[in-house]
Amino acid sequence: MLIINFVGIVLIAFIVWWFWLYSPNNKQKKLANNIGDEVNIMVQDGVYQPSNIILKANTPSVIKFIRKDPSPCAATLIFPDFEISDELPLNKTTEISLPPMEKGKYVFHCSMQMYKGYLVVE
Ligand SMILES: [Cu+2]
Repeated sequence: MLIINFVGIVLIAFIVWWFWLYSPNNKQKKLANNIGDEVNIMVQDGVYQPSNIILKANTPSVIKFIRKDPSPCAATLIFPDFEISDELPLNKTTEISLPPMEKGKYVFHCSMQMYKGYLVVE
């Protein structure tokens, strides 16, 4: 009985850690020059890599998403600020075209917002 309770507590702690605390590469940044430079984002192991993309303001951009994560949750990619919602086929590269953006920080995420990344437009 005691062991079962212990296992349960460890499981709960793991779930909390996985969904709320674990965020590798959060500080990783990629400097990109929009069109011309390739911006590639891997969708793998529950994260976007890199998850912070720096883009130039007032310039259209193209980002390539490469989805390696089989989780169905990773299949939908949403840029709420630009009303972009796209499907990412598994093991394929999907190009997302973004309109010219004003300076600011824009989020993108999966359908349930468990995968999250940011565009930093400067
Ligand atoms: Cu999700």
